[in-house]
Amino acid sequence: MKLIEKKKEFKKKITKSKTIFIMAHKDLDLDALGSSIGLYFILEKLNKNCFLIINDTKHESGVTKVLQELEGCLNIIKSNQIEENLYIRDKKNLLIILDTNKKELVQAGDALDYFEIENTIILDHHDLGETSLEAGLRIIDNEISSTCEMITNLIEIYNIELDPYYSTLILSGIVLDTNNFTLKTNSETYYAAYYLSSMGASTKKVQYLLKQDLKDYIERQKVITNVDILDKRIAIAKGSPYMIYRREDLAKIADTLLFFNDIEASFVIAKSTSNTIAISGRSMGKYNIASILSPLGGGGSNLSGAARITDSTISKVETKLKTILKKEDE
Ligand SMILES: [Mn+2]
Repeated sequence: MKLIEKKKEFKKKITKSKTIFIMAHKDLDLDALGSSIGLYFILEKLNKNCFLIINDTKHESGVTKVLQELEGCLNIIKSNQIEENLYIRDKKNLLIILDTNKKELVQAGDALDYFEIENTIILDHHDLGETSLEAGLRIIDNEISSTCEMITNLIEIYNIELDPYYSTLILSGIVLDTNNFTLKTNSETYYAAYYLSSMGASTKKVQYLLKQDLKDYIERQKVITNVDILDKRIAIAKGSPYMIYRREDLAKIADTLLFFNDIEASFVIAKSTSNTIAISGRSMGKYNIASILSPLGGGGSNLSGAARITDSTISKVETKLKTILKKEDE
């Protein structure tokens, strides 16, 4: 469902509210933070009282940079401070969830308890799944590149003059989620980038925000070197059993594997906690990732998906995956 088709409903809910709380997914990245702050800026222009809920205690480097640069400019609270900031009349409080629609992935699950379902909005570009949250309004567009692209659309719809700093921040979310305009990019994505850049977004500053940690990069490359190629077209890479990886890093590795000749699908298997094995899968279109990962308890869409398996091992999960892939080929 595209934002533009729901813009009236969206505006109605915003207009009714006095105090608006914004919350994105756990392990904030620049799409989650950029869209949150962009929306915060829009709502402030509409004279709303805004709060950004962040419970994470550790952040990736780009997120840390932005939060430091904006220190004191935003009302940032933890979920245990929601109650004291609620508007006196329940119905005038609104919660907007960005860049996720899953219960277990939001910054703070307890935040949900303070809001009636009717007074929540979800703006997201991920597929719906079994644990997707109900909301008074769900705007889920799984064809759009990023939540930051959705926010750019809102900025245009509301004709909001954006400061170059915010334009840059929102552009960085688009650059991150499209992996430099190589994934999920179409004319509308380029248009959003054009729009932000015409409002002063700096690509140099985007590069600064997206600078990554060299050690993390090296760890990702190590996983890529530990790759098996099935039937010359399915790449399966595995992490070290002695290391815990961030889920977004596994997704990045799976994305990268699709850049190579003949690879139609890619899977990355690694530990995401001490007793959880995570798989991230990507496809060029011939293989359906959601259906391949569903016997493993995972989900997603044709082109991308993930699964988490508790109390198993990397090699057990690999064997299961290979069995499923064999059946697919029969
Ligand atoms: Mn995103």
